[in-house]
Amino acid sequence: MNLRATYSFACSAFAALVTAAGLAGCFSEHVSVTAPTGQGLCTGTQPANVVRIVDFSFSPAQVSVARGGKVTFVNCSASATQHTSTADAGAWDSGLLQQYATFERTFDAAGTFGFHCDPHPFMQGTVTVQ
Ligand SMILES: [Cu+2]
Repeated sequence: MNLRATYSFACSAFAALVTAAGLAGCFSEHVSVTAPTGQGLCTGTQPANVVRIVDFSFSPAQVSVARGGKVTFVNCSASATQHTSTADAGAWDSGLLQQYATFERTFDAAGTFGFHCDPHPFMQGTVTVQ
């Protein structure tokens, strides 16, 4: 009886985890606040259209995407320092990204868009949409 109850609880917990992960997926356009999942984007070959935040800079600082393309910003800081991706002209603002948190934005309009980190304005970059 006890074992069965324990098993049942474990299954419920697992189902809740899966549900939470699924929901997080639904909101992938937004910041992942509670469960940063971007660590994989911080190691190895840099995926296309990914801007890593490392050592108080954006890497690469200049990124080009086709219209309709998506850029993912990920905080790869070794420390607990939080950063943002904030458009200079206000078109987007990730809010504070904790370590390994990601922020994705789709760029539907052509143009050149400067961005910076809100707490560290010397951190700057540009997204060029063609
Ligand atoms: Cu910063």
